[in-house]
Amino acid sequence: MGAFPEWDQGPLDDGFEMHRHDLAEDPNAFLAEVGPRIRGIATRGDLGAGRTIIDACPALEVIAIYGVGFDAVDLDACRARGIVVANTPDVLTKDVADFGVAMMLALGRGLIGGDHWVRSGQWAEMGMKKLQRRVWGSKAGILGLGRIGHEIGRRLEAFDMEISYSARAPKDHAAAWTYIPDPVELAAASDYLFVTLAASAETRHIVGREVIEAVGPEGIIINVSRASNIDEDALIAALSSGALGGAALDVFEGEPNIDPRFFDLPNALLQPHQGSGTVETRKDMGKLMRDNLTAHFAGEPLPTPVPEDAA
Ligand code: 8YV
Repeated sequence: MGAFPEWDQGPLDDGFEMHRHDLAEDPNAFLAEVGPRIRGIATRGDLGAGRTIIDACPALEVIAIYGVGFDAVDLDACRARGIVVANTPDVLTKDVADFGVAMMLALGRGLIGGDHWVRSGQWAEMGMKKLQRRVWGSKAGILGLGRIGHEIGRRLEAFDMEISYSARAPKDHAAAWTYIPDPVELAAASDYLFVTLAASAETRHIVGREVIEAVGPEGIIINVSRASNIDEDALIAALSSGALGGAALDVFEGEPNIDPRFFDLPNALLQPHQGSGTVETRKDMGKLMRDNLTAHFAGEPLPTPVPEDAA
């Protein structure tokens, strides 16, 4: 389902008989022709494999995702057919955490605007740029304390931030942080709200108008998870009216063709879904994806299966 980088595509081509959905001129004709022979799917977190693809591949045994998110794979369809699914957890955790913190600093301290201020000559012409709010020592909320959320929290400790989090239950390894399970209450306790939830039907639009308004006019929302966790209409309305101070977003509905209203919002920092986008991590992700395929076809258990109870 790629495209994948050449260092992954090469070994895939060498190890498997590959059929490239991403290169097909007519994806439907492609599926009708090769679908019946497909036994495994290599896909990306953002592309997944929906019911149409799965139904078109009656001999399908395994789906290996190049990414930790499995929301774009129809897990119900897989379970019904006994198709096993693997993702690439852990290898990307720290990069995504770095990126979330980088977005907090970039938007919070006005780095992109500062760069423009210098390049455009405004610095020389007009002098000092508008001051920003302090980041260190402020309050951070982590909505969904999984692996990535926890790594973000560890980094924020170095900024002397007061950290709160939500999760299904309090976590022993986060004893120094405050557990606030209700998303609105968590948002109200946050200057920076990080959205780090694994997306599912249950979490869809969990960040809605109430949560957004609780973050407030001085607050910033940072999303490194999936767009579906946020109600984009409510987000755009709050960014336009000033009910929300800012949003730093690495994920969008319909990406890469995102809602054009974002382009006119100076208080939004827009990134092209690159949280895990370092050479080192992408190589690790590609290898783990191939290891899962190889293990399956060798009759071995998947190294990193998607959890059985995943929604
Ligand atoms: C990748 C991702 O950007 O891990 C995920 O769930 O969305 C990302 O790491 C994507 O899978 C690569 O296209």
